[in-house]
Amino acid sequence: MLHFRKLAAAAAVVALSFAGTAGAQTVLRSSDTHPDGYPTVEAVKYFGELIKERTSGRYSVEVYHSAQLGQEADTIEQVRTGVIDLNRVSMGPWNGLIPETTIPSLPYIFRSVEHARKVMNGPIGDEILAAFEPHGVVGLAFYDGGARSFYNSKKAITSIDDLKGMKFRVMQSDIFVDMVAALGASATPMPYGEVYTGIETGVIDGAENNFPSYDTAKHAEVAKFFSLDEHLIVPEVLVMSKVRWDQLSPEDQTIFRQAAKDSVQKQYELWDAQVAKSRETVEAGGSKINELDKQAFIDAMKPVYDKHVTDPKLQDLVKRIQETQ
Ligand code: GTR
Repeated sequence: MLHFRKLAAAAAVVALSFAGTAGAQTVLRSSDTHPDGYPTVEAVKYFGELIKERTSGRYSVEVYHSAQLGQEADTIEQVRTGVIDLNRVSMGPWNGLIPETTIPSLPYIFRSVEHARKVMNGPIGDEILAAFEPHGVVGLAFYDGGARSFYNSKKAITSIDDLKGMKFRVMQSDIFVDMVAALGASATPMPYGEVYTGIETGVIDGAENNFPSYDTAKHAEVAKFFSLDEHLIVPEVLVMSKVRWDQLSPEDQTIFRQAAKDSVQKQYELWDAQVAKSRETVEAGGSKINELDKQAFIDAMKPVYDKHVTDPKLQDLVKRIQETQ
């Protein structure tokens, strides 16, 4: 009898510590369209290390890179419904859902990458992050997505006239469709993962993106002309499913928010290095990069602003961004 009791007690201790460990370790699933090693992927891994350390191992993050969980539009639905816990995506695909996200997605809204970092990593950025919450996700941080320019398989773009009649892939947002139309070209929204084949088969003449995407998605292989018009500086965003967020204690929520903010500087450093490396790589691979006079491009964007910035709240946001020094 005594022996049995001892055994039962020992079993209970084992069960408790098992339950303790199992309950204590939650691995959060995070999605990213980019390959392993890309600055956004590495920044989210770093965020994961920070929360692991700060929650004494109760939470960690596994990044499913290379669109393993789907293309961005699909993963946005998954994170909103709690199928995945975290997601790092561009601001573009949120435009139809969250009006505030349209503003940092406007062409030439930022004067430079530095201007964008200042705005998005300050009070205006926090205000835009808060706008995600009624839509099933908690906005945690903005990362840098650099400046996007047009690239194509046909010719160097040196002025707006060169764009006439050409066909470019854009992210799924009306702003980008209207932006391309305002330049006299036509836009085809399609998922990122289909761009390479689209250019290769001639369904589109080209696309627009930053150097790291142009390089790592191998678009440079099929579109050799990269013209530095830098029409967009669209921030990247890290969001967490509201379903999962609501299960966190207030203390853990603070840890998560802070860790996300702390991963921003890391992403900037990785980003700057990647932009330089990717530019070198594509040039070595035979890409022709040309500068151009941006003023005519900037002037051509007036109808896009007129159409998309009609709400006084959004007009005020534009004004405050422009006033940020
Ligand atoms: C990249 C961005 C991705 C994705 C992609 C695209 O620059 O990092 O999140 O939005 O562009 O054009 O679809």
